[in-house]
Amino acid sequence: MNEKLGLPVGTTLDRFIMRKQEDFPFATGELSQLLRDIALAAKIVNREINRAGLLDVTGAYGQQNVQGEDQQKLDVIANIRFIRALRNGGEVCSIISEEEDEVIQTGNTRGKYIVAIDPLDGSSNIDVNVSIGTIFSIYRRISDQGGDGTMEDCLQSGTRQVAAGYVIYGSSTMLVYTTGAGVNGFTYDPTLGEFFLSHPNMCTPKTGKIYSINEGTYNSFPEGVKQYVQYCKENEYSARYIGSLVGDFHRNLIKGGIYIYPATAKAPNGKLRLMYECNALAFIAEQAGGKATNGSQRIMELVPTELHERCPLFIGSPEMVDKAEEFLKVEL
Ligand code: AHM
Ligand code: MG
Repeated sequence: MNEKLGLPVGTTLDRFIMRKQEDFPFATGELSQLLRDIALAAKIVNREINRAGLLDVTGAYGQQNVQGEDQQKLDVIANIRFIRALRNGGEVCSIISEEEDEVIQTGNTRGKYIVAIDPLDGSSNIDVNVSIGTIFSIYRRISDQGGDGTMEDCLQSGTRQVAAGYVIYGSSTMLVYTTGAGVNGFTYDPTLGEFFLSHPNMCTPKTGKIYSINEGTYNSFPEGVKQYVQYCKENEYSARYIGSLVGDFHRNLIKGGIYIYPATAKAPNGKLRLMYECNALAFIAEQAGGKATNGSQRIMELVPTELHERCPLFIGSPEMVDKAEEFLKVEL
Protein backbone atom coordinates (compact mmCIF):
# COMPACT_ATOMS: atom_id res chain seq x y z
CA MET A 1 0.00 0.00 0.00
CA ASN A 2 1.26 3.46 -0.77
CA GLU A 3 0.61 5.25 2.50
CA LYS A 4 0.68 8.75 1.07
CA LEU A 5 -1.87 8.09 -1.64
CA GLY A 6 -3.72 5.26 -0.02
CA LEU A 7 -3.49 3.34 -3.28
CA PRO A 8 -1.93 -0.08 -3.61
CA VAL A 9 0.85 -0.93 -6.02
CA GLY A 10 -0.89 -2.50 -8.99
CA THR A 11 -3.58 0.20 -9.22
CA THR A 12 -4.21 1.00 -12.87
CA LEU A 13 -3.20 4.42 -14.19
CA ASP A 14 -6.84 5.21 -15.01
CA ARG A 15 -8.01 4.47 -11.47
CA PHE A 16 -5.07 6.38 -10.02
CA ILE A 17 -5.86 9.47 -12.08
CA MET A 18 -9.53 9.20 -11.11
CA ARG A 19 -8.70 8.91 -7.39
CA LYS A 20 -6.37 11.89 -7.56
CA GLN A 21 -9.09 13.94 -9.18
CA GLU A 22 -11.44 13.17 -6.27
CA ASP A 23 -9.07 15.24 -4.07
CA PHE A 24 -10.18 18.31 -6.04
CA PRO A 25 -13.97 18.50 -5.79
CA PHE A 26 -14.21 21.43 -8.20
CA ALA A 27 -12.00 19.88 -10.86
CA THR A 28 -13.75 19.37 -14.16
CA GLY A 29 -11.84 16.22 -15.04
CA GLU A 30 -10.26 17.74 -18.15
CA LEU A 31 -6.69 17.40 -16.93
CA SER A 32 -7.41 13.80 -15.95
CA GLN A 33 -8.78 13.14 -19.42
CA LEU A 34 -5.76 14.80 -20.99
CA LEU A 35 -3.40 12.53 -19.04
CA ARG A 36 -5.42 9.53 -20.20
CA ASP A 37 -5.16 10.74 -23.83
CA ILE A 38 -1.37 10.88 -23.47
CA ALA A 39 -1.32 7.39 -21.98
CA LEU A 40 -3.40 6.06 -24.87
CA ALA A 41 -1.08 7.59 -27.47
CA ALA A 42 1.89 6.16 -25.54
CA LYS A 43 0.42 2.68 -25.83
CA ILE A 44 0.02 3.09 -29.58
CA VAL A 45 3.57 4.42 -29.98
CA ASN A 46 4.84 1.60 -27.79
CA ARG A 47 3.22 -0.88 -30.16
CA GLU A 48 4.87 0.76 -33.18
CA ILE A 49 8.27 0.78 -31.46
CA ASN A 50 8.02 -2.86 -30.44
CA ARG A 51 7.32 -3.90 -34.02
CA ALA A 52 9.78 -1.44 -35.55
CA GLY A 53 12.16 -4.08 -36.91
CA LEU A 54 9.28 -5.94 -38.58
CA LEU A 55 7.58 -3.01 -40.24
CA ASP A 56 9.16 -0.55 -42.59
CA VAL A 57 9.36 2.16 -39.93
CA THR A 58 13.05 2.31 -39.07
CA GLY A 59 15.50 4.66 -40.72
CA ALA A 60 15.38 8.21 -41.92
CA TYR A 61 12.21 9.86 -43.14
CA GLY A 62 14.15 11.94 -45.63
CA GLN A 63 13.39 15.33 -44.13
CA GLN A 64 14.81 17.54 -41.41
CA ASN A 65 12.88 19.08 -38.56
CA VAL A 66 12.98 22.77 -37.71
CA GLN A 67 16.25 22.31 -35.81
CA GLY A 68 18.00 20.85 -38.85
CA GLU A 69 18.03 17.30 -37.50
CA ASP A 70 17.21 14.33 -39.75
CA GLN A 71 13.77 13.03 -38.86
CA GLN A 72 13.40 9.31 -38.35
CA LYS A 73 10.25 7.59 -39.54
CA LEU A 74 9.29 6.72 -35.97
CA ASP A 75 9.78 10.37 -34.94
CA VAL A 76 7.16 11.30 -37.49
CA ILE A 77 4.82 8.45 -36.53
CA ALA A 78 5.03 9.33 -32.83
CA ASN A 79 4.39 12.98 -33.60
CA ILE A 80 1.26 12.11 -35.59
CA ARG A 81 -0.04 9.76 -32.89
CA PHE A 82 0.36 12.20 -30.02
CA ILE A 83 -1.06 15.14 -31.95
CA ARG A 84 -4.04 13.06 -33.04
CA ALA A 85 -4.74 11.92 -29.47
CA LEU A 86 -4.48 15.46 -28.12
CA ARG A 87 -6.63 16.89 -30.89
CA ASN A 88 -9.31 14.21 -30.49
CA GLY A 89 -9.30 14.56 -26.71
CA GLY A 90 -10.51 18.16 -26.92
CA GLU A 91 -8.81 19.51 -23.78
CA VAL A 92 -5.82 21.05 -25.56
CA CYS A 93 -5.96 24.22 -27.66
CA SER A 94 -2.30 24.38 -28.74
CA ILE A 95 0.66 22.03 -28.99
CA ILE A 96 4.40 22.73 -29.21
CA SER A 97 6.22 19.75 -30.72
CA GLU A 98 9.89 19.17 -31.34
CA GLU A 99 8.92 17.99 -34.80
CA GLU A 100 6.91 21.05 -35.83
CA ASP A 101 8.23 24.47 -36.68
CA GLU A 102 5.17 26.44 -35.53
CA VAL A 103 2.58 26.05 -32.79
CA ILE A 104 -0.05 23.47 -33.74
CA GLN A 105 -3.55 24.83 -33.20
CA THR A 106 -5.84 21.89 -32.56
CA GLY A 107 -9.04 23.76 -33.36
CA ASN A 108 -10.29 23.00 -29.83
CA THR A 109 -10.79 26.63 -29.02
CA ARG A 110 -12.49 25.79 -25.70
CA GLY A 111 -9.49 23.67 -24.70
CA LYS A 112 -7.94 24.89 -21.44
CA TYR A 113 -4.50 23.41 -21.85
CA ILE A 114 -1.26 23.78 -23.78
CA VAL A 115 1.01 20.77 -24.27
CA ALA A 116 4.72 20.90 -25.12
CA ILE A 117 5.99 17.53 -26.31
CA ASP A 118 8.99 15.72 -27.64
CA PRO A 119 7.10 12.78 -29.15
CA LEU A 120 10.13 10.53 -29.50
CA ASP A 121 13.35 11.51 -27.81
CA GLY A 122 16.67 9.79 -28.42
CA SER A 123 16.49 9.69 -32.20
CA SER A 124 19.94 8.16 -32.59
CA ASN A 125 18.77 5.11 -30.63
CA ILE A 126 15.56 4.38 -32.54
CA ASP A 127 17.06 1.97 -35.05
CA VAL A 128 19.33 0.12 -32.65
CA ASN A 129 16.87 -1.21 -30.08
CA VAL A 130 18.01 1.05 -27.25
CA SER A 131 15.65 2.86 -24.84
CA ILE A 132 13.90 5.93 -26.20
CA GLY A 133 11.21 8.14 -24.69
CA THR A 134 8.44 10.70 -24.91
CA ILE A 135 8.58 13.88 -22.80
CA PHE A 136 5.63 16.20 -22.12
CA SER A 137 4.71 19.36 -20.20
CA ILE A 138 1.19 20.62 -19.61
CA TYR A 139 0.28 24.28 -18.99
CA ARG A 140 -3.03 25.98 -18.38
CA ARG A 141 -3.78 28.62 -21.02
CA ILE A 142 -3.70 32.27 -19.92
CA SER A 143 -5.89 33.66 -22.69
CA ASP A 144 -9.64 33.33 -22.59
CA GLN A 145 -11.23 30.22 -24.00
CA GLY A 146 -12.89 30.58 -27.36
CA GLY A 147 -9.88 31.20 -29.60
CA ASP A 148 -6.53 29.65 -30.51
CA GLY A 149 -3.79 29.54 -27.90
CA THR A 150 -1.50 32.59 -28.04
CA MET A 151 2.30 32.90 -27.95
CA GLU A 152 1.95 34.06 -24.34
CA ASP A 153 0.08 30.82 -23.55
CA CYS A 154 2.85 28.79 -25.16
CA LEU A 155 5.89 30.58 -23.75
CA GLN A 156 5.23 30.10 -20.04
CA SER A 157 8.06 29.34 -17.67
CA GLY A 158 8.40 25.88 -16.16
CA THR A 159 7.13 26.97 -12.74
CA ARG A 160 3.68 27.25 -14.35
CA GLN A 161 3.50 23.61 -15.44
CA VAL A 162 0.40 21.88 -14.07
CA ALA A 163 1.71 18.45 -14.96
CA ALA A 164 4.68 16.89 -16.69
CA GLY A 165 5.89 13.43 -17.44
CA TYR A 166 7.74 11.03 -19.65
CA VAL A 167 7.31 7.62 -21.13
CA ILE A 168 10.34 5.39 -21.34
CA TYR A 169 10.21 2.64 -23.95
CA GLY A 170 12.86 0.46 -22.34
CA SER A 171 13.25 -3.09 -21.09
CA SER A 172 9.72 -2.39 -19.95
CA THR A 173 7.64 0.62 -20.87
CA MET A 174 6.90 3.07 -18.08
CA LEU A 175 4.96 6.28 -17.72
CA VAL A 176 6.19 8.60 -14.97
CA TYR A 177 4.37 11.82 -14.16
CA THR A 178 3.77 14.55 -11.63
CA THR A 179 1.00 17.06 -11.07
CA GLY A 180 3.05 18.83 -8.42
CA ALA A 181 2.27 16.44 -5.57
CA GLY A 182 5.09 13.91 -5.88
CA VAL A 183 6.11 11.61 -8.71
CA ASN A 184 4.54 8.29 -9.56
CA GLY A 185 5.67 5.66 -12.05
CA PHE A 186 3.49 3.13 -13.88
CA THR A 187 4.70 0.06 -15.74
CA TYR A 188 2.92 -1.11 -18.86
CA ASP A 189 1.66 -4.67 -19.04
CA PRO A 190 1.38 -5.35 -22.77
CA THR A 191 -0.68 -8.49 -22.22
CA LEU A 192 -3.40 -6.44 -20.51
CA GLY A 193 -2.86 -3.15 -22.31
CA GLU A 194 -2.73 -1.25 -19.01
CA PHE A 195 -0.25 0.86 -17.06
CA PHE A 196 -0.05 -0.24 -13.39
CA LEU A 197 1.33 1.74 -10.45
CA SER A 198 4.75 0.19 -9.84
CA HIS A 199 6.83 3.09 -8.48
CA PRO A 200 4.71 5.10 -6.02
CA ASN A 201 6.02 8.38 -4.66
CA MET A 202 9.41 8.25 -6.39
CA CYS A 203 12.25 9.97 -4.53
CA THR A 204 15.74 10.44 -5.87
CA PRO A 205 18.80 9.81 -3.67
CA LYS A 206 20.45 13.01 -2.38
CA THR A 207 23.68 11.98 -4.03
CA GLY A 208 24.99 9.20 -6.24
CA LYS A 209 27.96 7.89 -8.13
CA ILE A 210 26.83 8.08 -11.73
CA TYR A 211 27.63 10.91 -14.11
CA SER A 212 26.08 11.08 -17.55
CA ILE A 213 27.63 13.37 -20.14
CA ASN A 214 28.82 12.96 -23.72
CA GLU A 215 32.55 13.08 -23.03
CA GLY A 216 33.34 12.94 -26.74
CA THR A 217 32.92 16.70 -26.73
CA TYR A 218 35.07 17.20 -23.59
CA ASN A 219 37.52 19.52 -25.35
CA SER A 220 34.85 22.13 -25.88
CA PHE A 221 33.22 21.93 -22.42
CA PRO A 222 33.33 25.08 -20.28
CA GLU A 223 36.30 24.91 -17.89
CA GLY A 224 34.08 24.28 -14.82
CA VAL A 225 32.41 21.29 -16.50
CA LYS A 226 35.81 19.85 -17.40
CA GLN A 227 36.85 20.17 -13.78
CA TYR A 228 33.65 18.56 -12.53
CA VAL A 229 34.18 15.62 -14.89
CA GLN A 230 37.75 15.30 -13.54
CA TYR A 231 36.29 15.34 -10.02
CA CYS A 232 33.92 12.50 -10.97
CA LYS A 233 36.87 10.47 -12.26
CA GLU A 234 39.03 11.16 -9.21
CA ASN A 235 36.16 9.84 -7.11
CA GLU A 236 35.76 6.83 -9.39
CA TYR A 237 32.16 7.56 -10.27
CA SER A 238 30.61 5.44 -13.01
CA ALA A 239 30.20 7.03 -16.43
CA ARG A 240 26.83 6.04 -17.93
CA TYR A 241 25.51 7.69 -21.08
CA ILE A 242 22.89 6.13 -23.31
CA GLY A 243 22.31 9.17 -25.49
CA SER A 244 18.57 9.02 -24.72
CA LEU A 245 17.80 11.75 -22.22
CA VAL A 246 14.79 9.92 -20.79
CA GLY A 247 16.80 6.73 -20.27
CA ASP A 248 19.73 8.51 -18.65
CA PHE A 249 17.43 10.64 -16.51
CA HIS A 250 15.25 7.71 -15.40
CA ARG A 251 18.24 5.62 -14.33
CA ASN A 252 19.78 8.49 -12.40
CA LEU A 253 16.43 9.35 -10.77
CA ILE A 254 16.23 5.86 -9.34
CA LYS A 255 19.89 5.20 -8.57
CA GLY A 256 21.19 8.70 -7.89
CA GLY A 257 23.35 10.55 -10.38
CA ILE A 258 23.74 13.62 -12.52
CA TYR A 259 23.01 14.20 -16.20
CA ILE A 260 24.77 17.11 -17.88
CA TYR A 261 24.38 18.55 -21.36
CA PRO A 262 26.58 21.63 -21.23
CA ALA A 263 27.23 24.36 -23.75
CA THR A 264 29.72 23.05 -26.31
CA ALA A 265 31.40 24.53 -29.37
CA LYS A 266 28.84 22.77 -31.60
CA ALA A 267 25.90 23.65 -29.34
CA PRO A 268 26.75 27.01 -27.69
CA ASN A 269 23.44 27.05 -25.75
CA GLY A 270 23.49 23.34 -25.07
CA LYS A 271 21.50 20.94 -27.23
CA LEU A 272 18.36 20.28 -25.23
CA ARG A 273 15.18 22.23 -25.65
CA LEU A 274 13.72 24.16 -22.73
CA MET A 275 10.04 23.81 -23.57
CA TYR A 276 9.68 20.08 -24.16
CA GLU A 277 12.79 18.46 -22.73
CA CYS A 278 14.28 20.43 -19.84
CA ASN A 279 11.21 21.89 -18.10
CA ALA A 280 9.30 18.61 -17.86
CA LEU A 281 12.25 16.70 -16.44
CA ALA A 282 13.11 19.60 -14.13
CA PHE A 283 9.58 19.48 -12.66
CA ILE A 284 9.85 15.73 -12.11
CA ALA A 285 13.37 16.01 -10.69
CA GLU A 286 12.30 18.66 -8.18
CA GLN A 287 9.17 16.77 -7.19
CA ALA A 288 11.35 13.74 -6.51
CA GLY A 289 13.76 15.78 -4.36
CA GLY A 290 16.29 16.48 -7.12
CA LYS A 291 17.50 19.64 -8.81
CA ALA A 292 17.71 21.04 -12.33
CA THR A 293 19.66 24.11 -13.38
CA ASN A 294 21.39 25.54 -16.44
CA GLY A 295 24.58 25.77 -14.38
CA SER A 296 23.53 28.82 -12.41
CA GLN A 297 19.76 29.31 -12.66
CA ARG A 298 16.86 27.04 -11.87
CA ILE A 299 15.55 25.61 -15.16
CA MET A 300 11.91 26.15 -14.23
CA GLU A 301 12.46 29.86 -13.65
CA LEU A 302 13.95 30.54 -17.08
CA VAL A 303 11.67 32.76 -19.12
CA PRO A 304 11.29 31.30 -22.61
CA THR A 305 11.41 33.60 -25.60
CA GLU A 306 11.27 31.03 -28.42
CA LEU A 307 9.40 27.78 -28.90
CA HIS A 308 12.50 25.74 -29.68
CA GLU A 309 15.04 27.51 -27.52
CA ARG A 310 17.87 25.52 -26.00
CA CYS A 311 19.61 25.64 -22.66
CA PRO A 312 22.40 23.78 -20.87
CA LEU A 313 21.07 21.18 -18.43
CA PHE A 314 22.47 19.95 -15.10
CA ILE A 315 19.91 17.62 -13.55
CA GLY A 316 19.71 14.92 -10.94
CA SER A 317 20.65 14.30 -7.32
CA PRO A 318 20.69 17.66 -5.52
CA GLU A 319 24.13 17.36 -3.93
CA MET A 320 25.68 16.42 -7.27
CA VAL A 321 24.09 19.36 -9.08
CA ASP A 322 25.30 21.67 -6.28
CA LYS A 323 28.82 20.27 -6.61
CA ALA A 324 28.87 20.77 -10.38
CA GLU A 325 27.70 24.36 -9.89
CA GLU A 326 30.53 25.00 -7.42
CA PHE A 327 33.05 24.20 -10.15
CA LEU A 328 31.20 26.47 -12.58
CA LYS A 329 31.23 29.36 -10.10
CA VAL A 330 35.01 29.19 -9.76
CA GLU A 331 35.16 29.80 -13.47
CA LEU A 332 33.14 33.03 -13.32
P1 AHM B 1 16.73 14.35 -29.99
O1 AHM B 1 15.55 15.09 -29.42
O2 AHM B 1 17.02 14.75 -31.40
O3 AHM B 1 16.61 12.88 -29.82
O4 AHM B 1 18.00 14.89 -29.17
C1 AHM B 1 17.99 14.78 -27.78
C2 AHM B 1 18.97 13.72 -27.36
C3 AHM B 1 18.85 13.32 -25.92
O5 AHM B 1 17.94 12.29 -25.74
C4 AHM B 1 20.24 12.88 -25.59
O6 AHM B 1 20.52 12.97 -24.22
C5 AHM B 1 21.08 13.81 -26.42
O7 AHM B 1 20.27 14.23 -27.49
C6 AHM B 1 22.27 13.13 -26.98
O8 AHM B 1 23.01 14.05 -27.73
P2 AHM B 1 24.52 13.75 -28.11
O9 AHM B 1 24.49 12.65 -29.11
O10 AHM B 1 25.02 15.05 -28.65
O11 AHM B 1 25.24 13.35 -26.85
MG1 MG C 1 14.42 15.29 -28.04
